[in-house]
Amino acid sequence: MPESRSSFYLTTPIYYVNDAPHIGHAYTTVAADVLTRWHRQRQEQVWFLTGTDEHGQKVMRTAESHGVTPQEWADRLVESQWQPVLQTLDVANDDFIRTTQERHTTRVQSFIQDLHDKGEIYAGSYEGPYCVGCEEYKLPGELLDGTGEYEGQKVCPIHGKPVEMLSEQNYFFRMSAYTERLLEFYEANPTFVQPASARNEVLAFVRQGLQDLSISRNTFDWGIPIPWDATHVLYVWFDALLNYATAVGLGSDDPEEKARFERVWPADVHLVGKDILRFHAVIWPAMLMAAGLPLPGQVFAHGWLLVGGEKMSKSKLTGIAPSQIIDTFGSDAFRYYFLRAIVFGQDGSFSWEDLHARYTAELANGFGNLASRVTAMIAKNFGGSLPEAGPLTPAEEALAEVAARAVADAEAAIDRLALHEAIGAVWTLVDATNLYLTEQEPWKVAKAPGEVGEDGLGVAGGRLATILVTAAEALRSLAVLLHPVTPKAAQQLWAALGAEAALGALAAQPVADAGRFGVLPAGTAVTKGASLFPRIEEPAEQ
Ligand code: ME8
Repeated sequence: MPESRSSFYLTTPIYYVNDAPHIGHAYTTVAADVLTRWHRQRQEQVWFLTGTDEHGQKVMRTAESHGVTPQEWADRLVESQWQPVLQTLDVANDDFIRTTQERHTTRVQSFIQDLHDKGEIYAGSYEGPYCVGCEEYKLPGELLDGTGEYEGQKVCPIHGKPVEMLSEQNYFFRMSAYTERLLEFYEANPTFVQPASARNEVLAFVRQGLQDLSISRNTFDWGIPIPWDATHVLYVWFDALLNYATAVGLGSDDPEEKARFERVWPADVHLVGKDILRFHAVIWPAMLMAAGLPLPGQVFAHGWLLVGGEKMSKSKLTGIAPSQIIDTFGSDAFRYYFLRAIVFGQDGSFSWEDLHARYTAELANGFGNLASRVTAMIAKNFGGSLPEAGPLTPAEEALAEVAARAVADAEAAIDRLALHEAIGAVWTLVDATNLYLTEQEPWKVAKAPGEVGEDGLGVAGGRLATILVTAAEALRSLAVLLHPVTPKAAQQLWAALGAEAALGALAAQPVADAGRFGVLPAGTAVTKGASLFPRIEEPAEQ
């Protein structure tokens, strides 16, 4: 690929393999996929990384409770769950990192050895409340008083479960030394932490002053051994955060890997849920500063997916597997629904009723029906060959303007990671095209008696051709703009429009040109394909 193309490197969190993926994990991964597909559609050089976090006590205890080794457990979950779910969600990641892979463990060891050599790490002792769910020492002030079965105990504010008092001799990273440098960095880079609520939280936290961070454990051995003291393993978060750099070649001697690191580092966006904001916006940049490496462009923390008003998690028994939705509604609808219905960056509620209502109104009746009506009318009235448009009226010009504005607005929204706004902007074109057809009434024009010309269509036919060509151009725009969001439906529409043969692959269509009308050549073979979003009965209580 030419080096002149700008590069875009985006990551998701690497997920713990203690359990199977639920729709909360799928939400982050799908958002990352839509963003990277959009950047690819801009013809940028994109790298999209996801993967699994396999060390630490949480995974170790789950494996123990199933009577297998942590490695066996991780292998089983990755192969049966975490990798297959990417196909289920139609996700096109470039790499999948597992923290038990040698490419990761050896590079992590060189990284920490280097910090140790630089005097950034020292031996000390620590005592404090630890939450295994978060894999994090908590500050006493953060804890809540337990209720019900946890009455009288202190519980983690995120997991609602009791913390454990730990007292250890271990190694520490001099994170306190980075308080001022981090504050200066946030000041100089106002969009480093987004959205604004996340930035404010991070600023308030760091302004209190940072403590040194315990980065090793010697009470269990499921982790990466500390190179200068094999009786300790590395703290799982220090290990996990490094995946973003090891996966793209940090510390590798291989020329190809080195070249990749040069090309894609630093990451442009680390997409995370707000539960793990501080690790990414505080610890991670401090680690990179200590190592003298460039810092990422942005940490974006999205909100929590709520089911029945509560953060969804398996432990609260509200965990829903992505396949439960996708088996009925399909992967396109899953992707569309979660990114359109929830303001990206805020909490949002999932309900089957809302999913079904949006599917029916927006995908089946709004977009799908538009695509079938237009392609069916071209097939019926013009034998499936796109006619030549006649003179344009203000109505056609207005629709072309809506398309151009939809592209500009969606592009701007994508740059702010306002995915819901980007899809909303594209939908202005779906709605405007439906309105255009309602006003122009092509079904009446088709029947109107007109002066019949040599083409057999005459005045009425000429106007009908103009309307349907204009609507087909709107559909072509929509196929390009929706390719990142609903890739299967967009591809199906692209094929039905005959655009694959006339204009080439959908993925090769630059998004910047998507709003320009008059692109499909006359004579393009249009077919009425299968329905993009068939109607679905309201699902029974799940
Ligand atoms: O934290 N709503 O892994 P994890 C929205 N291994 N997003 C949700 C969600 C919900 N209800 N539940 C989970 C870890 N997520 C670490 C990460 S990265 C170096 C290490 C998503 O399996 C969201 O992205 O607990 C959240 O941050 C992530 O899953 C946590 O996944």
